[in-house]
Amino acid sequence: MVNKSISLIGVPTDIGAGHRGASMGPEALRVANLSARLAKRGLDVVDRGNLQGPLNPWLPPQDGYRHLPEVRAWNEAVHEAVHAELALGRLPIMLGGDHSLAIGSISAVARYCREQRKQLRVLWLDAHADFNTAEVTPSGNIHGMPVACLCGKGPKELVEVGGHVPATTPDVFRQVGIRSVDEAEKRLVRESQVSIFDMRHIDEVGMKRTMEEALAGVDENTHLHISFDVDFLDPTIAPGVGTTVRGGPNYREAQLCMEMIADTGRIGSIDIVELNPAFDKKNQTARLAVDLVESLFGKSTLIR
Ligand code: B3U
Ligand code: MN
Ligand code: MN
Repeated sequence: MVNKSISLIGVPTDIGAGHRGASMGPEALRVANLSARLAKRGLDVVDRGNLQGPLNPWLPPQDGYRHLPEVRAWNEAVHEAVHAELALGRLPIMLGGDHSLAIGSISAVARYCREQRKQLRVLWLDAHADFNTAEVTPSGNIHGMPVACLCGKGPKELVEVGGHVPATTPDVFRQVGIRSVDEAEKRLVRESQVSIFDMRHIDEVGMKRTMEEALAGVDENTHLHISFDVDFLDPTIAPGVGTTVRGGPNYREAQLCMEMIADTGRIGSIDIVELNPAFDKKNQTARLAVDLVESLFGKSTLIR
């Protein structure tokens, strides 16, 4: 049975991204009624408001990283907030914010799993592998690096968030929806042995088989963390992101993905990231994200 005590945590920052505007994501999700929609499903929802951190100084990269001290400051705050909610027995949902915040959230979830002797599984729903390092990044944007950082490949400032190095290991990740990986990043991903279910795989075997594979081995002792980058979705249904990549899951595929995750009953924490209202049309991407999160909590078209 999934935890019914939900804590929403706003992380209004675009510090790790190459476009401004993901800092408005938390408010867009609130305007799209996330809290009330989940409450309607019988969940006890508390909105903790927004975390605070440095403003975006909008500087060029330095030594391969843009805004490294600022990204670190945000992630320290995220780590503490997420760990505190888990320790209270609650299920934290990050309202992002760019994907660099996953360094703080997943390091906290991994710490909690070590304390509770739980098995961690991270479903990384994204168009991108987010496995760049300073040596190979085409942009210096840290939202392209969180998976590498969490696996110990990255600057000390980020690899040490939460105090356990590495925060976690590649074998916990299952990446779904991937269709844009930089050339040098591909080599790092292959070497790391992160499991990737890319769009080619989804096209070939379908979303159903893909999710069965991504969820294989999830058991009663598993804490499932969902890191949902909204650019996972096809841009025709989700234009409100800074880095759209065509050829993503359509509405039905995305719904099935979320419904199959819900069926496990093992969701323990969620990031909703990269929603960028500056690119959105009438908040439709935020509304779609809310719709899909409802499915993560059991909304289903099943009439059987
Ligand atoms: N891989 C590219 C682009 C990118 C990664 N994540 C997002 N964009 N959102 C990079 O800059 O690292
Ligand atoms: Mn991402
Ligand atoms: Mn992405």
